[in-house]
Amino acid sequence: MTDNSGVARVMGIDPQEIQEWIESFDAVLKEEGQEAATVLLDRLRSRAQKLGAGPAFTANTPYVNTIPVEKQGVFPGDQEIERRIKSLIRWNALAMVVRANRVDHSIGGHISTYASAATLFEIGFNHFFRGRTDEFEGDTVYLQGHASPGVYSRAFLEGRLSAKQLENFRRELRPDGGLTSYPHPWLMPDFWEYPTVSMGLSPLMAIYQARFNRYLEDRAIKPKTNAKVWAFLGDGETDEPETLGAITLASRENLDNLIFVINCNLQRLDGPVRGNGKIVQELEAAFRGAGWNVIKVLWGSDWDPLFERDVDGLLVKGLGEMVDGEAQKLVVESGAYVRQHVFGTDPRLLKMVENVPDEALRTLRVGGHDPRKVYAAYKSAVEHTGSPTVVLARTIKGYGLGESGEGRNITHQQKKLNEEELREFRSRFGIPINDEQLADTPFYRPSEDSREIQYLRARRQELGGYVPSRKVRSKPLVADHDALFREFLTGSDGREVSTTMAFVGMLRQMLRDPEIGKLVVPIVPDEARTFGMESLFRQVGIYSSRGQLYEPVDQHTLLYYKEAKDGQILEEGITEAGSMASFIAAGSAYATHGINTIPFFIYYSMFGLQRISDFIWAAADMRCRGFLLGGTAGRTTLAGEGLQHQDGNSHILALPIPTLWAYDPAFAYEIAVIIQEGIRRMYKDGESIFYYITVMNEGYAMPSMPPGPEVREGILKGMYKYRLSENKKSKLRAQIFGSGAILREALKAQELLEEKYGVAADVWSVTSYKALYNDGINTERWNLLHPAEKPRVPYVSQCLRDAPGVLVAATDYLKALPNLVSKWVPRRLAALGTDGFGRSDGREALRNFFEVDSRFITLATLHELLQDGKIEATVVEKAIQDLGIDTEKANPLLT
Ligand SMILES: Cc1ncc(C[n+]2csc(CCOP(=O)(O)OP(=O)(O)O)c2C)c(N)n1
Ligand SMILES: [Mg+2]
Repeated sequence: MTDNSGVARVMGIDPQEIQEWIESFDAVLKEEGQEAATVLLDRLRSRAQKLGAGPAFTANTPYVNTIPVEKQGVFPGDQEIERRIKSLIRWNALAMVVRANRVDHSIGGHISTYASAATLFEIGFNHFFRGRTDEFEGDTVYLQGHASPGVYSRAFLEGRLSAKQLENFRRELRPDGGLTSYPHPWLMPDFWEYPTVSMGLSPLMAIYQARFNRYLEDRAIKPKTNAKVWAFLGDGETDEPETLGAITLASRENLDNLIFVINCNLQRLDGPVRGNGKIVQELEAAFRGAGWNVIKVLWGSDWDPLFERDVDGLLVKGLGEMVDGEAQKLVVESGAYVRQHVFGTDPRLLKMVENVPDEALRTLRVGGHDPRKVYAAYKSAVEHTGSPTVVLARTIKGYGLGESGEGRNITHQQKKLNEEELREFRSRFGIPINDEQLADTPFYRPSEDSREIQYLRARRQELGGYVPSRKVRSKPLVADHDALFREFLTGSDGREVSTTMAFVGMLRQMLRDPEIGKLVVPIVPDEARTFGMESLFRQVGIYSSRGQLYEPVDQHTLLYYKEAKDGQILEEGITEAGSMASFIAAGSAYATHGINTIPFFIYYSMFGLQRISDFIWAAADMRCRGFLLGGTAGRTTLAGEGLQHQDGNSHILALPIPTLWAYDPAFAYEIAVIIQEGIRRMYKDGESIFYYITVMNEGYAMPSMPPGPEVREGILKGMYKYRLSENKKSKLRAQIFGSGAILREALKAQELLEEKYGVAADVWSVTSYKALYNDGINTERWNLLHPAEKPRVPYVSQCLRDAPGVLVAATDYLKALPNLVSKWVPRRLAALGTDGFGRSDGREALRNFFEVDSRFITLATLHELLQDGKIEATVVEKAIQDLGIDTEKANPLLT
């Protein structure tokens, strides 16, 4: 369909000759088949290349539908009834938003995204998306978040949501309940499965979900199925780097279980996605270049006869050259405008449409609104093997909203329609609501025995039930795993180990466990060696869908780089976002697959909550379970790495995520207690929480766990007494809180204070300021609401009730962390922390620089005693001298 005659004329080639070549090719295709034709083209291309006449690389195909009319096949549905269902869904979706905004202008909502996506969704719901049944795991469907009114509206017709719920769209706090704005499993745990509304997250999550499904199959944890992962995206959404960031992984892994559908309405929120370019062509090039199967659905059936008549390829050429800004204009313009701007460029084109009336030209449908075209594309996508597929579907934003929004730049935020506009919409889609009722904009659901409802139900029944729908299918674990963790409670016999090494030891044990061994999913973004995990390469192998096609360079060594088809480690390469997406797939498998996989994602702590916090937020929304391990943590504990790497932030960044429990343990036994409890809470008790544990690389002898049941409880609740002073008689008393590697500085300070200044200090290990803080605010809230009852006491206050002396806290994170609990401690709390940019240096220099070492803890304690009038300023001054503290040193926060 290219412009042969045009090219021929320009290049001086005899058009007759071109025609002969084409006919020869057609003959091969007809007689020998498609494969032979492809071979022929390949051979010609190689030949041309060899002779130095290689054709220029072209990533694009012409601006037409990928599936030719003759290959479209038959549409198996009842098109008329499906159209009526879709119209009703459109109406109710619109009514939801319009009604919600009548009650409260500030409520918001979106009409135009679903208006553009309706056919794309409906073809999926009626023909493709398979529900989860006992026999079949079902498809995974990520739906464009802003199109949620359409999804609710369908569920209303399905009888799954009531008119009352629709009425309360975006008013979840109504006494009789409501519907959340976007897909949030946290808020509607029986309905939504996948949060999609932070743009760019769902495409990346979908890729890793499809890959994780394969991982489970290759490891024989679930049976092989042909379940698909569908992700519906906006074209504007593709500007998010995460959207396209992992598409080569999908093709590299041959993920033919993955289908992207990109709703190319050419618009985003403010205006055109590519006013001066062509988003469909741009995406086609990117996806084809990455090795995807690309199916363009640009033109509806109305256009078929026009292309048929376009023997010179002039129409295709013209459409291919038209920028998107102009294509968008055609939507809002008249038929005469379309005639002039699409066909007016050449008399031959004008002739093609001379018998087509203006009105017909104005309403020529684009491909994404044509059920037959969309069906053909999806069918081809699900049948395609060997690579993932992307369907690029051209749609119109605000389709059906007419003058009030269709194709207009304001359409994204359109949520009010006047009566005239509602009447037009109602009439256009044939909704059985009369003019008098329009002002009220009522929801409409045909009777249960109507053909529409019967059809819709029958389709879903045939496809295995309703989508979306979330159900937890996994069975709780049974063992208590005491034996697994026991060895870590008794210390390291003086051997210097880091908490990272201790964690890796536990991981190794867990991998051997009969109950959880197979369920553990270690995830690393190219840092396994940093964390001393290379021994696991050999123990459980690195997952590779292809096994190992080469002899590894280190095969002669014990710990060689072993890749295997049933390998257990997800070695993701340098992608924290991708690794997190794997964590999300593994952490939600208890619902998606009914399998209790337990992800342990270990990474450079600075590149976690700081870099990919939005994914972690989405994981929480999705009710994910599992463990995030921030490795090489601590601003002064990670020596040498400097400003970008040294993490003093992540425990603050962990605060806002409600279901994330964050711990900064100092010793192996603390980690053992936390992990064992985490497994119990998440996988036995079924709590939808997850854990963040920082682990460090500073080696020291691990002590054994002090006796007493309060220790275990304290570790989990956030603090416990680690070492008390034996000098009970001293008048000078202090309580020192240490966490993580800084706990050892607190212990050194304890000795210094005792020996040199006669201060008896007790040292606490504070494992989680977040846990203490949450307990504090929960307790306060309870007291606020129960004024007549005996006030409850926050755990941190209980701990310190009888603890004498001044209070000093030292952390490797911001001072704000200990300050979180300062209001619940009995006296003033002095906080030492690592606010400021990191530096490249050794631990000793760093702890001096950030003022968190034993000397500064000693100084802070003495200073607090001075404040209390227990000692003289001269004592503190002398201590400054003795401790070698430079009072004029740089302020780490400001330098
Ligand atoms: C990360 C992120 N940034 C911004 C937004 C706000 N936002 C919501 S929808 C939208 C435009 C969407 O355009 P597109 O992806 O083309 O979808 P369409 O509605 O056109 O189908 C924007 C900017 C968001 N939801 N997520
Ligand atoms: Mg768009």
